[in-house]
Amino acid sequence: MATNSWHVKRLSAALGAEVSGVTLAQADDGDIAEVKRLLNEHMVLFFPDQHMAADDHIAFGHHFGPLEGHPNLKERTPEDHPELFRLAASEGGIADEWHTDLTFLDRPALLSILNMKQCPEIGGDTMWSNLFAAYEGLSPPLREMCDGLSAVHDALPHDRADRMTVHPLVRIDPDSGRKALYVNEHFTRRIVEMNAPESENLLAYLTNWVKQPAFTVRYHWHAGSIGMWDNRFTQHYVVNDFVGERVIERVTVMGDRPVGAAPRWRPWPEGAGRSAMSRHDRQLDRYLKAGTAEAAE
Ligand SMILES: O=C(O)CCC(=O)C(=O)O
Ligand SMILES: [Fe+2]
Repeated sequence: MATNSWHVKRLSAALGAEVSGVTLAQADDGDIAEVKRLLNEHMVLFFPDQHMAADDHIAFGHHFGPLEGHPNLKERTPEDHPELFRLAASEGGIADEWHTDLTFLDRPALLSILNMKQCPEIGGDTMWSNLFAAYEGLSPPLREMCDGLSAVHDALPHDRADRMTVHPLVRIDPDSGRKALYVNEHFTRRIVEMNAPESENLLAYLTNWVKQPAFTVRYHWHAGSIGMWDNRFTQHYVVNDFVGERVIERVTVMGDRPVGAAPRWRPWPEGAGRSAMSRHDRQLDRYLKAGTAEAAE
């Protein structure tokens, strides 16, 4: 297919573009290279009128790397297509909290590719935020402090708070060297180097900051549209304002371990005594002890 027939329309100043003139189910190597280039430029891409079958959706995902099923929500995986993750609003599947997919894993997803199967005529839009812009919008002193911090992410939203990992607060794109603010209100639980109230307040500030309208794009769906996003440097949120059914299917491309600057301070609870406040440090303590045990093995 010739990529010169593609039409690319930017959707906001921060990120996002809609692409027409291509049939993704028939994409050849040249098309995939162009999708990668556009994704790099716009971070989230939309392809209306694709109406992709599950097998084509999965095959399209394989062009970008190995796929992973959902590690916790197995009941949302169709038996005939273990690579797909399905969310139906009628079953409570509405992602109405800002998040980056799967950040409780050591290696969160690289890309997510969403196939809109059914959606309301009005409402049910999805929003994305550009985490490079969020970082670059902070003042130099706050940027500098965030550069030296790390945070625990866990799968509490899936009732699996025991599944956790630590990521840098600021994720660096290894290709461009650009920095992105890497905290989300769904999975990020605790800043490792701070005491509990400091962590809570700074996380609340930063996870709200990411939602600034100037960093975002908002997309209105039609059934048959494909949306795909760079899951390393964006967050997303579904506007829960609709009535009726909304069903998505997603394939998820496996990612790398986030890279950031090394933490500049020691983890907080070290040397701290026991007090009424200690309960706030329990999870962090458990994480750090498990890490020490692993290192000693
Ligand atoms: O339903 C949507 O628009 C997005 C759902 C979501 O968070 C995801 O597929 O990762
Ligand atoms: Fe998501």
